[in-house]
Amino acid sequence: MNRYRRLAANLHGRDLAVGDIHGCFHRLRACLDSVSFDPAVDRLFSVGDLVDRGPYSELALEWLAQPWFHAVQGNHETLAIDHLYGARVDLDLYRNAGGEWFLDLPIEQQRPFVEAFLKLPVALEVDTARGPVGLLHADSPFADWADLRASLQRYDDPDVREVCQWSRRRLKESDEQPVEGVRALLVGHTPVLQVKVLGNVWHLDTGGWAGGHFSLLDLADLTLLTPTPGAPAHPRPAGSASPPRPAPARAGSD
Ligand SMILES: [Mn+2]
Repeated sequence: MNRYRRLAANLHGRDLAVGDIHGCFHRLRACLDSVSFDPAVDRLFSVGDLVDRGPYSELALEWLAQPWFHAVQGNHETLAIDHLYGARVDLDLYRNAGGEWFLDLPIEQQRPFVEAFLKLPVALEVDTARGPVGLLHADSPFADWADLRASLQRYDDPDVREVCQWSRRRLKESDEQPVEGVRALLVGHTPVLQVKVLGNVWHLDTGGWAGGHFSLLDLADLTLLTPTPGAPAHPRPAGSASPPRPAPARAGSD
């Protein structure tokens, strides 16, 4: 199993990243179309959680087979792997988290998903002209990317994997400590209303699979291509005050 993967820079097109997809490949497709994503030269990077909750989880296999699509393993991919391999999974929790489509598949149809999910690294490093960008699902257990890389290459430490795929600590604590050794670390897992940057850690899950929107980040200059102009395209620096809101036109209309 390749828990860590490094990809060379894209010399021919754009590299974009997106937060959790959760079976909403149709909405993601529309979002990619809106920025004229070109699969011949562009690449799309996913921070994991391709499946569960949304209506088209089955499409994950098709997307993962595309040469322009690269993903890390989210906790939802791990739930599927653990379930098939008989590890302890709280089935009520899994079902409530949107896993019913998978749980209800015959085992021979579960297997290709698990085989594809097992190929996904826990952490991915993508070279860009301005330095490497890291991706993982939830958070880095190390303050230095090199330590995470060394750990994942050496041994599949369950405690390391747990933080990489499940932790919400950084957002909860508004921890702005950067992860050294990468230009930016891109994560998902915890939905945010707008992309939130803490230190150099970008939280990209803006709920495109729920009532929110997909945020597409261009790795070259770390700018958001979506939401499109008119919507707030750039996250405010963490800790800054919110801009004043316009007063409601009349009482009760806010
Ligand atoms: Mn998740």
